[in-house]
Amino acid sequence: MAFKELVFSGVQPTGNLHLGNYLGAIVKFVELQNSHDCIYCVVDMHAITQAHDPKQLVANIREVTAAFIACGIDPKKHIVFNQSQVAEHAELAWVFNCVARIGWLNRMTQFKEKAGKDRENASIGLYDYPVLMAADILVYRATHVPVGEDQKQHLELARDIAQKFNNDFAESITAHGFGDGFFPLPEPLIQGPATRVMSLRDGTKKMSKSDASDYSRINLSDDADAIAQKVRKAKTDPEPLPSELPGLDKRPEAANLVGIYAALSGATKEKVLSDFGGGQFSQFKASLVDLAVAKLGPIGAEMKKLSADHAYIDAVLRDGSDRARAIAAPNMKAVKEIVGFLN
Ligand code: AQP
Repeated sequence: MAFKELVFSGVQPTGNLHLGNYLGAIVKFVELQNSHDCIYCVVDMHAITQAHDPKQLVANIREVTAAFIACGIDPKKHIVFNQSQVAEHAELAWVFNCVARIGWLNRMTQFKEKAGKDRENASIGLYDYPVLMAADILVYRATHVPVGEDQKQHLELARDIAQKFNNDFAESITAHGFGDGFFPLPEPLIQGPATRVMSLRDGTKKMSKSDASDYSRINLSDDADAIAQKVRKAKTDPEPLPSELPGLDKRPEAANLVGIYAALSGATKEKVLSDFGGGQFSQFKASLVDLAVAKLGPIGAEMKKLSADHAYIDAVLRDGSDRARAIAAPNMKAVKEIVGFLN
C-alpha cells in the first residue's frame, strides 16, 4: 500500500536543549518543512520516565516549543504540539505493548545506558519508552522520521512493530478496506555531518542533556560568552588539523569539532579541512566561536523571549494538539476496529 509522505519527530522536554539536539534533529526539522507536511512533538510523556520536577517540566515544555519556533519551525503551516494533549499516543502504545516482544525491548541499548546498574529500580515507562515512541510516529501513519544517530535502534523497533501489526492482523486489515498493510514502515532520516555530536569534554561520549558537566555541551540558551568559553575549553589533541578526512581517524575530539563546524556552516567536512588543515587548533576554534555565536546567538535570544510569553506558547500547543488529534483519532478508531474492539 502507498502511504502519503508525512514527517514526524519529537524532542523530550528534559532541559538543556543542546547543539546535538539542534544539529542532529531540529535543523532537519526546519529543512523538511519545505518539502513535506510535518508534525513536531514535545514528547512530555517520555520526560516522566525518569524522576522529574513537575514545575520544571512545565517550563521545559514551553522552552522546547520556543526552541522549535526560534529555530524556524512554522507552527501555522505545520503542527507543533505536546504529546500528552493527544491521548491517542498512549492508547496506541497499549495496543503496541501487545504486539512488541520482550526480547526486542531487551536489546535496546539506550535503556541499558539510562537504567545503568540499578536496572531493577528503573521505571517500566523507561523500559517501554521505544514502544511509546513507535506509537508517537505510527498514530499519524508517518513515513519519515528525522532523528540523530542515537535513535536508529528505536526506529528499527518501530518498523518491526509496524510490520508485525500488519502481519498479525493482515486479514482484518484487508477486511476493513486498508489493503495489505495499515501502518507504513517509517524511514529514519539520519543525514549530514553531525548525526552524532559528541561531548566537548570527551569525544567518545554523546553530547547529552544529562551530562553533569555543562562544559560538555553548548546549550541553545547559552549566550555568546558561554559559547566562546566552552569552545575554547573544548578538549583537543596536540596535533594540527589534518587537510584530509583520514587524518581525523582516531582523533574523536578533532573529528567532532570539524563535524560541528561543517554542520553549522553548511559545508562538507572535506571543505572545512581544506580551509583549516595544517593550522593550529586555536585559530580553528576562534573561527568556530564566531560561527557558533552567529548561528546560535539569535536563536537563544528568541527562545528566551518566546519562552516568557506563556499565553502565546500555550495557544500554539493547544492549536497544534487539536490538529494532531484530528489526524490521530481516525487512525486510532481504525486500529480499534482492526484488532476487534467494539467502538
Ligand atoms: N549528541 C547528539 N547528536 C546528534 N543528535 C542528538 N540528539 C540527541 N543528542 C544528540 C537527537 O535529538 C533529538 C531529540 O533528543 P531527545 O531529547 O528526544 O532525547 P535524547 O536522545 O535522550 O537527548 P539527550 O540529550 O541524549 O538526553 P539524555 O541526556 O537524557 O540522554 C533526537 O532525534 C536525538 O537523536
